[in-house]
Amino acid sequence: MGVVNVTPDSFSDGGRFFDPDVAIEHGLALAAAGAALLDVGGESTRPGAEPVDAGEEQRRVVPVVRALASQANVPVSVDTTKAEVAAAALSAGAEMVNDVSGGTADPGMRSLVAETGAAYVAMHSRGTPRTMNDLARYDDPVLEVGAELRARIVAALDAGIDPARLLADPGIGFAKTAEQNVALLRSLPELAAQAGVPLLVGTSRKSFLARLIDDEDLDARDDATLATTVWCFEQGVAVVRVHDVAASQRAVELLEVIEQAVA
Ligand code: PMM
Repeated sequence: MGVVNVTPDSFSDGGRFFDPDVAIEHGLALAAAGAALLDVGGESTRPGAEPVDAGEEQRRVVPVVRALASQANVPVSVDTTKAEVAAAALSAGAEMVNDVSGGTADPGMRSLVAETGAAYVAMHSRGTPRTMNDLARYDDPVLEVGAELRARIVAALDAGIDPARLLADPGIGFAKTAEQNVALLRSLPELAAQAGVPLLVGTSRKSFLARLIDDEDLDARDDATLATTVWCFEQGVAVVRVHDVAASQRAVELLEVIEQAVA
């Protein structure tokens, strides 16, 4: 899944794609580089980010979704917690809703996804981007995130969302410390088994990587991201959400060559 942020303030790509034409071009380039899905988002989720109203979010994402849905030969996902924005994006051609609140932010989200038959990513988080850093308190992060994530999957299924169109995401960096993120990455098969649906994982360019490798350089974060991409696929994750699709695609191709070689 390639990331297309149409925001003035994303932590990872610094608003470079806020202009819709630039965002569309970027999405097409990610698809050409091997992305199997394009995730278009109009509201920054970085810790402390200010919320964006639904009207503004729609103005940001809908033109980009519409253009990519017709021009990129891969399905388009909309990264939103708001049912109203999701509905507009689905009407514009999106096929998936990526909800970082896992259905907890908007009471209308799950029923919308069920009624439209869209695919759905239910991510684990606590609180909002403004409050989540204070909520990173767990006795056992793997057990607690696993249980909270499973509850979101059960709620999605209860609402009538097609289990074959459902992905679970442990929400790396959302209400988690660097150590808690590592604990979750160590336990991906257990988390997938507990969720009961395939996993999507997003580590790309997140600040915990800089902390773990003790290097604030942005290129270093991309290098660290690649290691997590390979790790995730080795652990059976179905989808990784990344900014640098070309690098991840090359790594995955090599991984496949090694895995399929006759010993
Ligand atoms: N991370 C960000 C935004 N959306 N969605 C999912 N499903 N999983 C994630 O880990 C995730 C997400 C962080 O912001 P970015 O768009 O700047 O990477």
